[in-house]
Amino acid sequence: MKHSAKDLAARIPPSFTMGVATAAFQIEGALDEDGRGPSGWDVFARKPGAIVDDHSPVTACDHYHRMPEDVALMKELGVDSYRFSLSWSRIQPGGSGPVNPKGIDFYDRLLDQLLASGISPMVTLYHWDTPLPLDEAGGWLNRDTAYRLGEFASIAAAAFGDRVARWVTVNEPATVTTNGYALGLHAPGESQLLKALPTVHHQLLGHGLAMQALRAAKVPGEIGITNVYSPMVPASNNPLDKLSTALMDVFQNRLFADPVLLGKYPDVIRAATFFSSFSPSDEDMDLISKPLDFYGLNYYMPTRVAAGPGDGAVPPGMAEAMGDDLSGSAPGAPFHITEFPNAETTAYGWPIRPDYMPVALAEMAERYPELPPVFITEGGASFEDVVVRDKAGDRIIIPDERRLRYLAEHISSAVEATSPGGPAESIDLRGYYVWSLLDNFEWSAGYKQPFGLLHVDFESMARTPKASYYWLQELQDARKEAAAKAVGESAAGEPEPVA
Ligand code: IFM
Repeated sequence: MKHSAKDLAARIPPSFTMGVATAAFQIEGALDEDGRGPSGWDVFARKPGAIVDDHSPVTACDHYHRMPEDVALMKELGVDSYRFSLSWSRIQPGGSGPVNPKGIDFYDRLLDQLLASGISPMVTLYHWDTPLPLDEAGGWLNRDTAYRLGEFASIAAAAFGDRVARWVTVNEPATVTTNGYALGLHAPGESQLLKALPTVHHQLLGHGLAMQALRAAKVPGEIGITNVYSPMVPASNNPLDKLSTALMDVFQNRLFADPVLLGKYPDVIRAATFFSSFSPSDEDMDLISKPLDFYGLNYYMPTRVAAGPGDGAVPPGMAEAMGDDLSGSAPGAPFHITEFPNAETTAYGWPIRPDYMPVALAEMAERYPELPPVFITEGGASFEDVVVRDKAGDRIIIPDERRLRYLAEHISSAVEATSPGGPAESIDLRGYYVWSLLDNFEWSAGYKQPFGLLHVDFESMARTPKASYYWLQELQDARKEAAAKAVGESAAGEPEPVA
């Protein structure tokens, strides 16, 4: 079978980490419980029209109360690692100042249960849910937020450093800048277009300061940052389309990766910022570009770019997610994102192109010769799932073949591309994390874009494994069986010890 879990398992190196990923605000709920403070997202999500159908994150997946059940489902799934984020507002409700012991307690229990289940924790410090007092003081437009993230990293290191295998300082700063500060689609809802640029530097500085704090605390875990990467493809050979594509590449990819991996901003940005007051110091750039233990890369899709404003510069898919009311969010940019002809798409309208995974990896390898080991820290697809009951009506089946195929093809192409002879063979690819463990609050799209391996009934909160969950389980079982066999064979081949 083309997407057979067993075939793929045989091609994945034994040491490769297979994981699942989530983020605190998307799953936890319990926004007002046990001393958690408000985050900017709590407020943004209450604005009429900000979230599709005004869906509320107040309960989300109720993971805060169902965490033991969710860890048990991961154990059954057999994944090697779980990537989750800390709710800054739960741990340090004001974004500075006192720590909330009940917040620490929740993550203490989560970490202990993961380790007891043989699942290695990867912890993201910042996955978009900025504490409200910091947002009110300017959020990432304010340089001070970077220092606050550094302080939060010290708190996390002291509380959890003994149990965390890998730390991600900041998740997808590009999305925060674009959606949160340039287009107003995410919290804090700012539509500042190019005036959003300081949020790039401040988030990257936050990464640098967080890494400095973790290193100072001598945490044994590895440290990295996660950037989303999308290969940019011109819509035609027209020079204007090509120029637009290069610009889009700078704004979505290079702007966030170059400072970390090359120690400098792309030239075009440096030229543009020449006209503004922004000029990062050598000290900042030094902090931002300190060597990483690994680089986290989120790959979902390539982006096809054309010159001209298009019909509003809101990416296809985002328009659906936002409903009809796009007023105010269309900036009239000089270029726009356009569809890939004939490409299958996810429920978001994102093109499904596993053939661009090798392109993404090869471009990373070429641009960044000193690239550390890489984890694909997110990849996955939203589809509207069909819930089928068997004849007796007592068993639920969710045949999410398209998600299963998406995962099989993307994992397979990543492994192939980085194997000897592959276009990105120089990359030391260490793992892949499926986005997401369970259907969850997909930011402005509310609950309308399910990415989960587990279906969540948002009325009863019942979790039901989808076909993709069973597929990943079979893949992991096959890998473990092969590893056990290899250990058995090598033990059998060893010479008898001499008495
Ligand atoms: O849900 C998000 C996640 O929070 C960050 N990366 C992309 C995912 C899917 O949109």
